[in-house]
Amino acid sequence: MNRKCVSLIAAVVAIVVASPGSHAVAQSVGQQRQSTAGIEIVDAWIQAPPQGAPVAAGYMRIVNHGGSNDRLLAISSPRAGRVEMHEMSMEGAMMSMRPLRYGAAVPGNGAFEFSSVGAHIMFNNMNGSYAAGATIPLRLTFQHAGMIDIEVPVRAMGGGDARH
Ligand SMILES: [Cu+2]
Repeated sequence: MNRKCVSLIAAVVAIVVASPGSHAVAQSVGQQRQSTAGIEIVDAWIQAPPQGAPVAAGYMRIVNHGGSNDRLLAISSPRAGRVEMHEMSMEGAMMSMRPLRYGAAVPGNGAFEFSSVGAHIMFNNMNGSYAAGATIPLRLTFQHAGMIDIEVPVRAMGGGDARH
């Protein structure tokens, strides 16, 4: 599923990495949470999936303190075969999700939010533990800010979740 979207994102990332303008890549050292381009990642977390669930969902707020627009092009993790950005959409009477085809646009002096009621991050082909208390490393690739590496905590779902 979503193979087209994945290959599109891969192509975009390849272009970014190959371009001489990808100077910001050098900023991705260690676990910094903020790039010099003014991108800040706030309240990133992953919802611990139920036992045996094939995917997990994650959320974060991306704040752009700079004046120019940026775009989150891709997310990757050594702990997931594939990490996708999804948005919710209506297909007939059914709510479904589909990949954010062009990534997540983060306006200058603005923000983009992956939240439990809208766009979200989806972890496919998970490896290792996604139990509450685990930490998952993520690499975010921005069009202008380059790569930002973060460590994201896994938290338990709300106690009243009916899917158990
Ligand atoms: Cu999804």
